[in-house]
Amino acid sequence: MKKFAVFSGFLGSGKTTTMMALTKYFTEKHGKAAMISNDLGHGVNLADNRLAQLSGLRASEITDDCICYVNEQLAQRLNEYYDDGCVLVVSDIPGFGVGALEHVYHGLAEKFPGQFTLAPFTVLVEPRTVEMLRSGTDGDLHYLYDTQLREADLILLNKCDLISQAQRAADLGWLREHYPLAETLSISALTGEGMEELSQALLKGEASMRRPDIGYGGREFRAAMGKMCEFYLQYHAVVCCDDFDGTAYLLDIARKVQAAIAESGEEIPHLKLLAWEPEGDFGKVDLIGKDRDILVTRPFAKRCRDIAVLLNGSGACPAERMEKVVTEAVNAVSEEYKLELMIFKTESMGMG
Ligand SMILES: Nc1nc2c(ncn2[C@@H]2O[C@H](COP(=O)(O)OP(=O)(O)OP(=O)(O)O)[C@@H](O)[C@H]2O)c(=O)[nH]1
Ligand SMILES: [Mg+2]
Repeated sequence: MKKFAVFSGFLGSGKTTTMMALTKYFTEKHGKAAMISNDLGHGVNLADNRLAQLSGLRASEITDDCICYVNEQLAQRLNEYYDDGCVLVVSDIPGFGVGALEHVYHGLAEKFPGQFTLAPFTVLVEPRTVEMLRSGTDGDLHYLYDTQLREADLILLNKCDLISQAQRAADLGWLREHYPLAETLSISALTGEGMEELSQALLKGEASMRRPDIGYGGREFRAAMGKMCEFYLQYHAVVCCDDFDGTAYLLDIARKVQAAIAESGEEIPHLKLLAWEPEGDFGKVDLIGKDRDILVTRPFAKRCRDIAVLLNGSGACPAERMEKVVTEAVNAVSEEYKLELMIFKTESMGMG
């Protein structure tokens, strides 16, 4: 059996972390699995794919376009993995993306009839988003939060390590009441909780191939997408002295970006700050909102001299604003740490 599942869900909900945990778990327990990171940035080796590869997983990426619009490229990639013995392949779509149920599942079924077995269309949501949906405080991004969940055959309430059992039960109850056509599971990609249940749901379940009306391209869609932008910066840094702390450096950049975005009243749903050194040690910091704790997703194991840095993420603000805020933070913090920078690439684009 060769199964394929799309993992959707808002920025920072944990798609990449869950795909990584699942790929590892599934390969150990059930058979070869692989993951595809789908990103809109131009070029190769964006942060999610680089992270998965640094972590030693069977992983690749499709960049430049949403997999919604490159069905042929996706089909070819899937066939390569299946020819290599994979029994499960998962791919995300960009975190502000909707419409993949129609464009990817129906696209594959229509263009490649009978070739791919589609697992339940899977959507991640974190407790904080459920809380905002429940209280009606999700504002301009309501369309994206809600529509992603309406596409789901399988909803994964992720980050359950952060909430109590009572909160988990309340969130699951609310999700089941409001999105009754989906199966709902609670997991923690960080601790690995729920990976067997998720494996079984993907192995045994099937895509419903429902066609919910999600108002694709309509006013609400355009208003929400018009807020979003993508940013990408890659550079190499040479360190002046032996006691350079890569984790502290990434954290300081994230703090500066967070402070600037908080001051302007805009929002930055996810900025990934990933750096690695030639021997393979790497560190990652995640900024997942202007009023949330900055996460050290992985600290560097030791001090380093030369690092490659990749900052990649999404803002709910104009693209030029995001670019200005992040590059100013990088320049200021790099100066404090006396780093010599060689910038390879900067890119920002609005989604409107
Ligand atoms: N506590 C906790 N943190 C998690 C969990 N899953 C993911 N995270 C953290 O949440 C942050 C965002 O996770 P990602 O997997 O990068 O989120 P994503 O959905 O892929 O984000 P985009 O690529 O921007 O769409 C990272 O710092 C993760 O370590 C979880 O189960 N528990
Ligand atoms: Mg991701």
